Amino acid sequence: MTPRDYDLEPFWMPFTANRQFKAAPRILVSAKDMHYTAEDGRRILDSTAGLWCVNAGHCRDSIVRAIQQQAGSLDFAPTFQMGHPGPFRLAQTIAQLAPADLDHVFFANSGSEAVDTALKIALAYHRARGEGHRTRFIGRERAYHGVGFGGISVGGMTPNRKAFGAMLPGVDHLPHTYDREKIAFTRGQPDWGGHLADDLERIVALHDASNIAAVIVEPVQGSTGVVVPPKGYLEKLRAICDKHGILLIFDEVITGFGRLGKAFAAEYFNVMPDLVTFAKGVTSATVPMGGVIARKHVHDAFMQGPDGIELFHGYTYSGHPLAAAAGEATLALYHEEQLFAHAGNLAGYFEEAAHSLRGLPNVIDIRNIGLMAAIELAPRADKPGARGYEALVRCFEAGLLTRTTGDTLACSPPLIVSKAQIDEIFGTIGKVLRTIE
Ligand code: PXG
Repeated sequence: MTPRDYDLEPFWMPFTANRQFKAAPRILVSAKDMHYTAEDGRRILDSTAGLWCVNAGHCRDSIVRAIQQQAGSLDFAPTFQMGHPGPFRLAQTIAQLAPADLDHVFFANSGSEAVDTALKIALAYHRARGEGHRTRFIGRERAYHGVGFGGISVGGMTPNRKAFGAMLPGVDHLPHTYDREKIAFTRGQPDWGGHLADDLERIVALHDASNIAAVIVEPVQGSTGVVVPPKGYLEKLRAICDKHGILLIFDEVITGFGRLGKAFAAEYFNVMPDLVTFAKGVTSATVPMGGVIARKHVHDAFMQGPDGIELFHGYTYSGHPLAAAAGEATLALYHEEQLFAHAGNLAGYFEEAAHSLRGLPNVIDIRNIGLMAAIELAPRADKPGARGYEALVRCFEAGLLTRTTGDTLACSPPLIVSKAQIDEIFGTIGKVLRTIE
């Protein structure tokens, strides 16, 4: 192990117990395809695609080359009143991948910015149509929509909200759809829970539809630990939104770009939202990028007014040349290697492997869809999260990167994963779980 030429202390790490981490740091120094290399030289199999994002696998040659070439030819072009080819070409490819008439793209730089952008588009859309009184948003319990004020307001993860005051006004939350007693060890979509979408009618009755701008949901909840939508649930949300003129936003930051074996979850579930947010997989996380895809009717509503700026919104780095080049090369690679279809073909094998852990000590639920799975462990009576964290540490020692949220282990490998690597992922987790009290 080469000695570190930096100090761990000054950097305050995101979503990390800093003191705990720095006392026993796990530092990754390089990556290729399905593996990281840790600072001690060990190869670590990546079962989480970094953080649900490295869908093409690590440091793929064609993406690396595209970023290098772009850095040497056009580093930056102003986004306001100017353009450059990259984001136009990338938007066209994204529109072709997205279902139905989801064919207008606005670029941001992260999932959080994408969510803020989608919420703002929803407000401005209603206003452009003379319904500026539609200002309320409806999110869902246990949802994760990033950490901007928009995202935490419609989000439903208590720790992400607790320290940050009143947030956006005018937000209600649908109930989450997880009830272990009813759906534990379900493979794919649970039969139970479709009725929970009816709660939207209750909220509409409370405020009147004329005050509600949009409903935002992750089609599959990711961060909270892979909560798969009950059968009929998303369809029902769509129908209720249609009935009341409310926009439906799918936050596809995790489910976008192949995670379920299709380009988007909207296609997988055959439910068409009005707006889709994306990030992560669009560049396979090589360069930060996020964005929103709008359906034609939403886009067109902005183009009816007098000449001038239609949407007063944008970031310095919207459609940044490096991100756009990375995005183009990533989408080309997904296409060349048919990675979405590959993920879809492996989903059954992945499901079997995940559910083979049923019956191991402390495993109280396993859930899965596409190439996403969660293994939920019983919390220790006195210390919620401790068992999950111990599993993460032991997996890492055994050469496997996993992700935990509380006592739930989540797996979402790069889409290039092989059957042998799926065996290794769940085999290692199984071995580790047998050693944890
Ligand atoms: N929406 C969804 C559905 C996400 O999963 C974001 C928005 C925000 O994206 P940015 O790029 O602003 O981080 C996310 C991000 C975890 C974890 O541990 C997941 C995310 C971020 C950090 C941790 O599961 N997802």
